Amino acid sequence: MKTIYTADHHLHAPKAELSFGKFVPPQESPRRADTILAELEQRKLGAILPPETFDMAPIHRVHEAGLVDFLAGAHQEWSARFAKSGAEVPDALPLSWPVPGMRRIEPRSIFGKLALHAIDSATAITATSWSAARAAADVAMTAQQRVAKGERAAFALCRPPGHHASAANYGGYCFLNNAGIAAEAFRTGGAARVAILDVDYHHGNGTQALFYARPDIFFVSLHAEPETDYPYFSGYADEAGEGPGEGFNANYPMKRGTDWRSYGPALAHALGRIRIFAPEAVVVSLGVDTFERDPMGRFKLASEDYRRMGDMIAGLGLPVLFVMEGGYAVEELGVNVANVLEGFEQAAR
Ligand code: FKS
Ligand code: ZN
Repeated sequence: MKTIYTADHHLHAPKAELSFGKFVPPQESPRRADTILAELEQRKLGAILPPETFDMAPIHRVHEAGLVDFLAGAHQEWSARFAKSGAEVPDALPLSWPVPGMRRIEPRSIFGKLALHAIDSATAITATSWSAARAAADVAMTAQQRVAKGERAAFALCRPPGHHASAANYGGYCFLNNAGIAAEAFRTGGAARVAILDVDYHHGNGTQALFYARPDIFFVSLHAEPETDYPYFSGYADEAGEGPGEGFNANYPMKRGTDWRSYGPALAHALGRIRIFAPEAVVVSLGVDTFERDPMGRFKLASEDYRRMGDMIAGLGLPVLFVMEGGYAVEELGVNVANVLEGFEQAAR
């Protein structure tokens, strides 16, 4: 399986992350993608190719212009507010939010704009974050095109990740929804139905929201219960889609401590639903923060379980685009990701 990768992900490297009231070194760091790349190279899993450059059209098919324009100019506007002081410009973070009952009118103030567009205060914007986000979308699109043109599978080594970003909002380390952009691209390319399987520890609220009212893109997610884990306000089992999309969204929220004994059957069930949906392509939002030693996730999957995961996904017998999302146990990150891809390849052969 070929991997699409660019070192441009280094352009997104915030100085710090606000985590439980403290500024700490970012957990979503460039080292993550570097270590995954190193493991794929060492295992000789397949060619590693650079992305092609796409125009904004695939991004605009899933994101509102208001978010895209804001992200493209946010750091410029932010740094202008610090120009007089002469001090180093910090990374941009919001401090307040327009909660229900308030007006969602875009303010002129950059501080207000950050508040309107962000879903959390853990997603810092640097001077070059937008370039990295664009490059990640190019990575997803390039891998998507290869699968659309007939390759059985491809791996988009995206960073920053994407599944928390919705049409109008960014956050959870995500700016552009790489998996959503790719899923929509399959549709644009003529696929009648596309499934998105999200196995990241966190619910893919952004991806779910993008396609919640649509019957053509089936979003299926296995994740930690919103009662205990980010993003807290999305991911319940009764979220089944709305309007024409009713029945085309499936959530499998699971308890902290979940290991393969209950994860495996849930995955089998989710795959069964995808099989019935009969998509022409599957996009896998691949997060490995379900790992037993992940510092953020609280599931208990072992490294070998990721081979089983890849093997089961291959059992669908469908074209698959893997898109990188989360995973923070940097030492074992490459092994776990490569295990999914190798498990897939061995079964797909
Ligand atoms: C702890 C703060 C945790 C943010 C959690 C974000 C999870 C991101 C992810 C993605 F795939 F998008 F990267 N709050 N320092 O893993 O879902
Ligand atoms: Zn995650």
